[in-house]
Parts: sequence; structure tokens; C-alpha cells
Amino acid sequence: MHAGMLVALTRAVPPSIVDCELTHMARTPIDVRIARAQHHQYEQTLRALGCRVEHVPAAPDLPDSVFIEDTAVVFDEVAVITRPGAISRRAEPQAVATALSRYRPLRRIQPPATIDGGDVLVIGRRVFIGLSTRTNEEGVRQFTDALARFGYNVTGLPVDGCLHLKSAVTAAADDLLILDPVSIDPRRFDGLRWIETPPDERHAANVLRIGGTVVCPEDAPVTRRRLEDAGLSVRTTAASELAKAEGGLTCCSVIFRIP
Ligand code: CIR
Repeated sequence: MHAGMLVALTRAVPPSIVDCELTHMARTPIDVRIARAQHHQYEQTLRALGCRVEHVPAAPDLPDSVFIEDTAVVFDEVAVITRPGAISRRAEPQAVATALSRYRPLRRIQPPATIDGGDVLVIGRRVFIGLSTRTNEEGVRQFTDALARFGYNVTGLPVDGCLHLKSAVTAAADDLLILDPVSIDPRRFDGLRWIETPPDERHAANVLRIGGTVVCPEDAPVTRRRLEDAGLSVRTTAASELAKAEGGLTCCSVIFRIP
């Protein structure tokens, strides 16, 4: 298997999460204590799956700072530091960049480009980038440029009706996607097999893959069974309170391998 170890960067749930950005959901009260308990359970799951969890210093005044995935995308060769699409989130990447500078050379996305890590789906050497309300064409261009020396194939895909590309599709295995067919056309992903989420479990298209295990939200039993029927090892975790902030499972960590 792989040598080295996995590091998972996470960032605490701030009290200001009650003022988070919302795009497709109505605001409902978020219980910060429950959100923190679920975040703790999530970190325990990461540890159980072999990650060393490292905390980026908390940012109490940045409402969406727990959703650290949007601030950086880490490849073996380089970490791309994003420029989030929401103005309220522009200050988030700096502390993440500082944490990542110990592990990777950094490339920073510059204005006028915007890109959220939630729009970046990496499957082997293929990188799919959602063109969403957060990520623009210039973001895709700069991201492509940052990876140019390393032999990745980058493709931009329009995203409609959900926040990020990874709200609608994630990788469950090297050649297997889990996706919400309402939001994304599976034929966009040439050569890959896919599993569909049922209409009342659309949020479960966002799964977190760690090694040979897939972490799925606990309130998605049909999706869980479909993943297990495909031969995958599945763990579940509670994510309902962070889901009220339009966050999924991938968005609460940045995971990468170190020697
Ligand atoms: C936002 O709208 O930016 C946050 N409330 C949710 C971000 C979720 N990020 C993700 O799924 N990658």
C-alpha cells in the first residue's frame, strides 16, 4: 500500500457560523454545541481511519472557516491556495497557507480568479472543476496553470442547482463516482462508473474517501447500502447541524499524504 501517513487539517466551528453564507438553503437556527459535537465526531472518524488531525488556528470571526476544504487543494507536488468566491470568505486561506507551507510548495490563485476547493474533484490525474457561483473561468485557468508541469488533465464543468461540484458528485473509489443525477450528468465523466443517490438523499453525493473506506452521512441509509453493495467499506458520521450551513463531509478537512 502507500508509504507515509495522512494528515488532515481541520478548523474549529466558530460561534459566528450562525451567520454563514447560504445559497440554496433557507436559514435555520444552528446549534453551535451540536455542530461542535458533530465536528468532534468527524475528527475522531478521521483519526480512526489513520489521519493525524492538525488544527489550523480557529477564526472565531470568519463564519464559514470550519469549511476548510474551500481554501486549498493539495496535490503530491503542490498545494493550490484558493481565492474563495464569497467575499466574506476571502480571509480564510491565509492561515491554511501557513499550515500547508510546511508540507508543500504553494501556488496562490490571484484576482480576478475565484475558486472554492469544494468545486475541485480530483480522481487520479483527472481534475474536474465546477463552474459555480463561487468558481469562475479565470479560476479554472489559473488552477490549470498551477498544475501544468505535473501532468494533470483539468476540465471545467458547469454546476447548476447546488453550491459546489462536490455537492453533487464525489469519488467513492478510483473508478467509481457517487452522484446526484438531478444536479450532474454522469456522462460528463468519461469512462467512470457511478452510483446514484436517491432523491431524498441528495446530500449523500458528498462522501469522504479515506484509503479504502468511504465516510457517508448517517442519515442516508439507501446510499450507504448502495455503496456497500458496490463492495465498499462504509462508515457513517452525523453531519446534520453543519449541513444547515450548506456544508458536507468533504468540506471540513484538507487531507493529504506526507512521507
Ligand atoms: C458557504 O456557503 O460557503 C458555506 N456556508 C458552506 C461551504 C461548504 N463547502 C463545501 O461544501 N466545500
